[in-house]
Amino acid sequence: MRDDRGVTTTGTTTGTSSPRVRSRPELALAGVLAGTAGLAVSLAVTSLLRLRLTPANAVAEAVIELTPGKVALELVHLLGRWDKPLLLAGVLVGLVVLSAAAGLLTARSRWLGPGLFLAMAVIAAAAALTRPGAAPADVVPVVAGFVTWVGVLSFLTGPPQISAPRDRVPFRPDGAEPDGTRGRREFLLRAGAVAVGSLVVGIGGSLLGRKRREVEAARARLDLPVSRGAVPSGAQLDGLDPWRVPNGEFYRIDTAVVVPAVDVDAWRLRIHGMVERELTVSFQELLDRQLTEAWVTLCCVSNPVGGDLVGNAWWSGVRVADLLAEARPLPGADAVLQRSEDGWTCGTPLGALTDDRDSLLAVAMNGAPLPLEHGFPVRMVVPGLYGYVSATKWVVDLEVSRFDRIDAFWTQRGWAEQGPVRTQSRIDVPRGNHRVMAGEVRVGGVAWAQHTGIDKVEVRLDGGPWTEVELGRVPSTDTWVQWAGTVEAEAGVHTLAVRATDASGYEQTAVERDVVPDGATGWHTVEFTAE
Ligand SMILES: Nc1nc2c(c(=O)[nH]1)N[C@H]1C(S)=C(S)[C@@H](COP(=O)(O)O)O[C@H]1N2
Ligand SMILES: [Mo]
Repeated sequence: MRDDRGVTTTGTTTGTSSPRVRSRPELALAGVLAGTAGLAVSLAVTSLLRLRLTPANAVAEAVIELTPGKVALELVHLLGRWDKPLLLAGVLVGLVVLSAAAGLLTARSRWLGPGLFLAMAVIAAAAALTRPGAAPADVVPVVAGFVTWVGVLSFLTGPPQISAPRDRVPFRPDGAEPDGTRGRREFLLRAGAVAVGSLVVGIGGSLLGRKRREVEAARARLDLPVSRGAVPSGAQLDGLDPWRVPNGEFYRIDTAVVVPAVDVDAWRLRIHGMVERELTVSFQELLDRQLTEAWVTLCCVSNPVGGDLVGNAWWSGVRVADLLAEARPLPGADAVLQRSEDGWTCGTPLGALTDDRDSLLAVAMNGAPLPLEHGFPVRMVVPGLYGYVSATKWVVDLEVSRFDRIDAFWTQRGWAEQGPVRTQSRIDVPRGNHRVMAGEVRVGGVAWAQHTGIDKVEVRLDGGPWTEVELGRVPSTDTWVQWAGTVEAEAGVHTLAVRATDASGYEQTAVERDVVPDGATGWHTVEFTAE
């Protein structure tokens, strides 16, 4: 029922207890408070059960998975490392809006609000259960959240607990509705209690069982027999960004909404499939093998021309070729399906993992155990291949197979099966749209063609002749190389272009191609002003 003040009234009409009077803002607030209370409870239950994903995170991951490949990668480009926080924020905003709607719906029928919450819970449960490696326990936080939603909603929209008889309510000369006033005060008390309760449960629960903190602590205790790697002399040119990218600045790309927190003592790597002898190794058994260390530049296939989804680091780990040799791949195998703890997969050519290059199961990056974001405790690093077909973080499973039998995460979404890194070069100095002094202008940047090597880098000002620039020294063909030189620029606006030629003789094409399906091509150009 609605009375003439736009106030919703429901409940008993016997006259002995007060009617439930709730304004629309109150109903919406009741819904939102129920929504956030359920969220807090689900968070606490997730953390107590030490599950990886809260229901909200599971929904966000499912959204990533259901997003068409091209759109997902476009998002990665546009939003960089902010894509996941933004997505999660979107899910939370959706939750708040739907919860408010659930509150408002209770005015129509007492079943509609809980009904909407039920629909939301079903979606969250479906998202949780379709995560890779999901177990029945993963729906427990959803159920706990749903029960909270419905309980709090009825608590906030239901009749007052203690209803004073009408005749005990003092007469109000101003004609105010005594029941409405008392109902409002009681509502506000209840709402406050729910808000405080949610805060306590949410914060307390998430502090209690945080798996991530334990894994960070275990990581800090690790003392790996690795070196920090000295930057080779001549690799770092003056005035350019660090040739070795520090771990905290290394680009990050993955589909994990919550970084997997892998217990290093429980970690196992299984090598199986088309092999003579299946193999399972623990972290210690991995370390017991000979460690190899190497400089390798990683690059993302979705790095646009001139982009920064590329980085160089000193990696320490065990050569995959040695482990695969122990497993003895069967004839006919040409691929390895790699799987991560969080269910991400990629298909890597068996040859790239067994030839003489330093394809590593890396345990350390720049001398420190892998940061959690970069795959702790073990990730794959393969010189010469884009990350999406090789660089599995939190790797737990290598299945030797054939390309015609496997289907990996990004190849299912329209990306190429094979992903050799394309030869590229980038201008870092001057930055685009910067102002410099007219005359001799210093220019510089990086170029890469991992596992092939860079032979020559040339720059061109305003469409003039190409001129060769100086190259930094590199320890192998597996890293990027810094380049630097000067150009003569009079006062005015200029366009600088760069192109590299790799050791196979291939000169970078001017043809501009999008990152989809197997990496961008084209020359990087920047505009700058000399004055
Ligand atoms: N488990 C897992 N590993 C992954 C990915 C992922 O989504 N999940 N993304 C890959 C991609 S596309 C790239 S480019 C590299 C990036 O590694 P980084 O984040 O350490 O720079 O990781 C690869 N390994
Ligand atoms: Mo990538």
